[in-house]
Amino acid sequence: MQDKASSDFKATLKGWQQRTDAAIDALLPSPQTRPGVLHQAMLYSLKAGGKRLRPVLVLAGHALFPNANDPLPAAVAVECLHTYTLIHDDLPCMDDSDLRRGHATCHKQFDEETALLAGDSLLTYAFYLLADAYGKSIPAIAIQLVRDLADASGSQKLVGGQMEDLLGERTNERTPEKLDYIHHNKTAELIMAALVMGVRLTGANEAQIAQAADIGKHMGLAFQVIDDILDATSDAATLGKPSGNDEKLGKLTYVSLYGLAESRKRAHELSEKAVSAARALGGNNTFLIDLIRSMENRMS
Ligand code: GRG
Repeated sequence: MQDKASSDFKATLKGWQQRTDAAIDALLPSPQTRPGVLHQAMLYSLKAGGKRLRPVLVLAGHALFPNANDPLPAAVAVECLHTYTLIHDDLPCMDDSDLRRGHATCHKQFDEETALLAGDSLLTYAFYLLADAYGKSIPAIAIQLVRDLADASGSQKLVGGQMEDLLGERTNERTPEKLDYIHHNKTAELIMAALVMGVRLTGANEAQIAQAADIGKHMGLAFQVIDDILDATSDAATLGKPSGNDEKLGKLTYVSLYGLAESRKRAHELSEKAVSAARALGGNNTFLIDLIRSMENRMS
């Protein structure tokens, strides 16, 4: 996920990625659970690798002002939701992609019907996890977590961003406004929600939640600009997914609209805004600031 970073940062990141992986095993239905093939497909895609950025953001948000609430179920819920979007995005009716996270996509490994249902099941399981883990112990926060995740991933944000992306391809609309809408909704909103959910679990006040959203927004926008740069400049072996797709498909991206140099400048500006917002929020923010910087320098 990064190259230049302190050893403390790298160790914490690795530890949190491993805790996420262990929590996935502990919290998801086992591969033997009936119907086995469905649970195997869900676990296949969840465990096929990935940077675990969103769960790490939940943990980083909680670590800003730590308390006794366990952020891991929320971290796994966000990763379930994210993985559903990847499975559905790879389907033949969407991007028709064979490679994801360095492995065969879910519909290639299983079949299209199973992949569709595995995505559906991960989507609903995300909300089950939030209600199950927090509903009894911290019901007021649990309702807010469900709202954060549902709002970020619904028809006016993540799915809406995907819809406008598809519509834009059909009409070849290539305006800065369209690009901004897609980046905000398809990518930044879920990244923002992940950080907000971690901070929310600390019992933070609304002003702190708004500051966390500001960090997440700039981080999410930077993340997508860098994704556009990597698609144009990297290779499939490094990315674990096909590269050069955006240009091949004539996609509207930051790079296609503004060029590489301007994209790199924009990614840096957005990352620095996220860092300033993280400094303003305070708390144990060293890891979060290192994470923002490492995302700017990521190779995959
Ligand atoms: C199909 C409902 C539906 C939505 C699809 C999120 C999305 C919308 C599609 C995924 C493809 C894409 C380019 C999304 C933009 C966000 C993004 C860069 C996702 C990839 O996230 P990473 O790089 O993936 O964090 P890993 O595998 O590391 O978790």
